[in-house]
Amino acid sequence: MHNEIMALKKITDPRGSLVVLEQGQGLPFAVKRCYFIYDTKGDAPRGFHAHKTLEQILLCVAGGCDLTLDDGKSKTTIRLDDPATAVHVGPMTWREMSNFTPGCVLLALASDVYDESDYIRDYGEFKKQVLS
Ligand code: T46
Repeated sequence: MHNEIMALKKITDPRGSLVVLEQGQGLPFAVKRCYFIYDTKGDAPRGFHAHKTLEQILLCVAGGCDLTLDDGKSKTTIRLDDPATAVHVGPMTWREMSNFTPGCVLLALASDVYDESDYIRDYGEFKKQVLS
């Protein structure tokens, strides 16, 4: 399982900053899908699922949120609030996103197309599968 905080390549000049994720330059998989979450509510957490096979890169391009990752044995919470820092979330990791700031935009780069059958949305079922 790969859950890893990634420092992204950032190019800053007097005009501002540019962050790049590029195949062969630290992107750990071929990206087949991109989506973003916005208009979030601070008191409306999201996620509460794991993926059987999907890998994703998650980062907040604006604002911030807490990302809690659970591999079935331990939980860790990461504050995502830097557009130049991403988290690589591997398969069989329960994730929850909460405490969104106003204006938060959470960007996801995914290793595969959307497939609801790849989701495990029941925590008991996740624990059973991840610990077996
Ligand atoms: C994840 C976290 C970080 C689609 O139709 N296509 C898509 O590509 C996605 C991602 C979602 N959907 C539909 C499925 C649901 O009817 O959009 C609706 C909301 O999705 P969900 O409740 O899964 O959203 P989150 O924020 O709980 O989770 C999402 C991703 O689904 C998930 O893969 O890891 O963001």
